Amino acid sequence: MIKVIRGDITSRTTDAVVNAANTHLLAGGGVCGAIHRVAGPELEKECRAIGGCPTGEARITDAYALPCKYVIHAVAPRYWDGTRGESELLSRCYQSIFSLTKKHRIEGVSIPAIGTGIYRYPVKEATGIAFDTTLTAQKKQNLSVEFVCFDEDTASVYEQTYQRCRA
Ligand code: AR6
Repeated sequence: MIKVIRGDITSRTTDAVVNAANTHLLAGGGVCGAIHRVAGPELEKECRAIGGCPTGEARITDAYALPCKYVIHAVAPRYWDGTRGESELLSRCYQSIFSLTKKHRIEGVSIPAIGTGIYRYPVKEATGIAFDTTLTAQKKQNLSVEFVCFDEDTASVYEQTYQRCRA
């Protein structure tokens, strides 16, 4: 199942929420700042111990004070002009998320619009990659995915893509 909702990912009670992280896995701005604020300082402590994550990969931690079980920290590429392997890296980022959901037998995951904020990935292209990789993963594992959009414009792009996938 795929669902598109508008809201704050830090209040989701699915098994895992995805964080749009940086390669240092440290608290930053955007959704990352919000997740670290609500989870509490123990989250950054665990992230520091992991020691970073390359672009296009993901790492999993406990969720501490968040109402879910796990946080999956995924590092999207910074978007330049689309010629620097950005789409490949963003696809790998989603694939890494789904390898972790499979490995940890996670049945429900909430995912924000990774890469489309501070890293400036164009929302329409990023949404296409999010849906393509999700549909591929769902053929191989029992996984419900909810895309959590913070703003109305992003939610509307996700909704349109969702309707196209169902057509
Ligand atoms: N719930 C759901 N979505 C949110 C929330 C929230 N609470 N807050 C923001 N968003 P961004 P990126 C949306 O910038 O582009 C950080 O500093 C936001 O509106 O969080 O991958 C990291 O440490 C946008 O649609 O992630 C990295 O350095 C989406 O989440 C860098 O930013 C992603 O925006 C990562 O940049």
